[in-house]
Amino acid sequence: MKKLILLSVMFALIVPAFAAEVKPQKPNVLFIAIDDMRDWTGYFGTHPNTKTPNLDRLASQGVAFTRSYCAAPLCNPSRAALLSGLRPSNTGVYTNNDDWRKIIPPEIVTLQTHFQQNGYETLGSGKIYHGSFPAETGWDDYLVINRKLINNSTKPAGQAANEDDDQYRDGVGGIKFQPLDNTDEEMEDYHIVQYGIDQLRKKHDKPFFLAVGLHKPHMPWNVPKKYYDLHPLDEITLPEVPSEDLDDVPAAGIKIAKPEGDHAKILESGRWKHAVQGYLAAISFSDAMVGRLLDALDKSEYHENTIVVLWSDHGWHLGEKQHWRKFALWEEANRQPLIWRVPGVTPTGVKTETPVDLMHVYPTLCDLTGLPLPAHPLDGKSIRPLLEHPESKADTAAVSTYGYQNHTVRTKDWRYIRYADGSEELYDEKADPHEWTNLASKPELAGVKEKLAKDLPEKNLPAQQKKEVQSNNRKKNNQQKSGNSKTTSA
Ligand SMILES: [Ca+2]
Repeated sequence: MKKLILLSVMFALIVPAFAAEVKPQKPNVLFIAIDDMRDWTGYFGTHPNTKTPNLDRLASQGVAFTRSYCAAPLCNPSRAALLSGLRPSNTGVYTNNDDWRKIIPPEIVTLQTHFQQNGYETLGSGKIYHGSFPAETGWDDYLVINRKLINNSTKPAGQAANEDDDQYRDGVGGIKFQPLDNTDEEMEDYHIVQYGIDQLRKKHDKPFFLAVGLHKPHMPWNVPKKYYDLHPLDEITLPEVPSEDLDDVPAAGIKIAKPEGDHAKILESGRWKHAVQGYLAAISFSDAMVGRLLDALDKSEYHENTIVVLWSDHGWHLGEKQHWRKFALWEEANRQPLIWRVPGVTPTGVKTETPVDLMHVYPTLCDLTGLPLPAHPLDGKSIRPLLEHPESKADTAAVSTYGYQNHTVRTKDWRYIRYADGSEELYDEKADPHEWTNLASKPELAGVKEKLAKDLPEKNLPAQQKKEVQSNNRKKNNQQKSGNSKTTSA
């Protein structure tokens, strides 16, 4: 009896203590990266022909940003910045040729590695980092697709009987687009998303960080014809482009716009509407793939305990400023969709106009999952308060960088651009949302410029420093290799 009492007392003491230590599992993260998707998604209301029911649905379930900007308007630096937490000006990763894995020091812990080191199962598929420089560490599992097998099966559908001119068969010059006879299942993105769906159907012992990176709407805009059919040519609205728009842009900006390049070719071809149709079709395809992933999450056991963050790496020009592609510091190249759906944190269906740049993603994910920040400083701050209260009218600034010492600062009311040579642009976003009238030379706006310039990055790591880093790393690697081979032979 004594024994039984003693056991009961022990049990009574131990059980509550044990129970108190059982913490609810950390939330999972579904991290959806989209490639080259500008602000032509439904919730922005920017383009009348946009059809993105799935992104709009996600927007209606969380907080959607109408003023979200990339850290850099091109794939590699944008992604390296978001995933390392450090701006291009802080790492020297400015171009698509800079191997961030050699340039960013190893003590900088990238996002997936930080989650892995903090008890998460890290899973990925598709384009998370720039295609040439995937992260080889930090993943517990990563789907690698044999792209050749899928690309070889591409079947052009032809746009119309009278448009089979050879020179335009797959687009106009470098602007590539073509409807396909392929099914969704024959597209690479289908399989990238399928990996995510399969993971959502599995039992996971640990909380997961699941990253799914879609390739479309990156060029070529070759997607199944049914997505072209969603956007009939005779209904396509072209961007409004005044012929004199570049007259007040400094030489550094005109060099970036290259009006004699893609835009001249597109005008000459008479196929501007076809190109816009192709991009809209690729967006609708990407949207359909995101829809499959979201459906799978909503049907899964993880629905109530998974943070969804959806972002695109930058925007795109389709003729605005007589410019095509990204690679510029104006609104079209830098604004992209950003949607957060965070159970228990975000209200449903709220759009916020507060400007943010993507440097907030890393620290915000740490904040929302209760992870410590990494040991190295991050360039962004958590926007959890904004996710909780998206109606707040904070006076924030988003900063984007294109190459060494070319930056732009975007606030609710202004865009300020300063190029490496000191030349400037200033746009009043309330009066001139298309950024047609450069006000930088107005003396009465000197104070506005001065205030905006305070948000420019203080440090600008020169591009040549990165070359030194690369060459030093190469030397180090070679030394290590020869060291390793010595060890092996010994
Ligand atoms: Ca202008």
